[in-house]
Amino acid sequence: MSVFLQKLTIKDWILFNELNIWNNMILIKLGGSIITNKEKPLSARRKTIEKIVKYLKKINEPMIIVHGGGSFGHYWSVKYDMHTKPMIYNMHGVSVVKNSMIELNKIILDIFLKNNLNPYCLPPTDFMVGNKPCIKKIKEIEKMAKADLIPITFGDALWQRNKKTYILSGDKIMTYLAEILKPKLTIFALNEDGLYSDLKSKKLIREMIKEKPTMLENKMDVTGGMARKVEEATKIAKIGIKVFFVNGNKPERIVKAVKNSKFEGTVFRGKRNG
Ligand code: IP8
Repeated sequence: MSVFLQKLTIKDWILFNELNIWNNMILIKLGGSIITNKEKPLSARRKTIEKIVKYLKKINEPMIIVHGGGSFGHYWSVKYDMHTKPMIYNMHGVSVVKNSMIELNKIILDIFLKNNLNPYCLPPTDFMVGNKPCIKKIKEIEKMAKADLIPITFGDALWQRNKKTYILSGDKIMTYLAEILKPKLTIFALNEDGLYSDLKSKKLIREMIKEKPTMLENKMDVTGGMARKVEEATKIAKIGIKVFFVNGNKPERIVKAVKNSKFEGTVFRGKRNG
């Protein structure tokens, strides 16, 4: 046993266990704006996805991937006026949104497969009941990732109950998975370098402490865009897990974030209250 381990008190062991400090799992969100052409309905950025996947291959840790809707799911959600609030929406809309997400998910799965990785399609209905995550099922996803599969889930149109449905954001899925699995770190791959304190000069916020980032409102995004990401990242950091916002167009930065080398982007340091 190393000297470090010998010196741990029982309190340290309990805290480490609670935080699942030994977990080497990585949680990665591929934002809709990086994997699709947001201005062109139903168009995937295949070359960018390929490049990201080539870099993900360099990561030798279990990982779970979540992806957003971009010009697939959001395009149809806007058309059918569907939102995150559970309500009675047009059922044909629910069907069309869901179908477009399956289509985007398939494009991503195929690219992972082509690169000799082991993606595993995981629609959120596999671990959500209504709007609640199912802990038991989510713990199995971790086992799959540790057995060399790469579970790939996504934001989706979900059934709540009594004819009510809602749009579940991939960013929210990130928080559910982080809360239950306590991964080593979480990464949001964006179409930007990170968060900016000033949108004009693109002054990068390297570490989110108390700074207020400036963000554009996107009317084609029904789940809250960058503001939603910041909200979920703040929740994840509060559990004690580090969150990185990185530019997915430069996927070497994803690898650097994982390998803990000099990092370019915005970091939310994992801090617990109290
Ligand atoms: O882009 C939304 O997921 P997000 C998915 O992660 C749909 O917020 C169906 C619009």
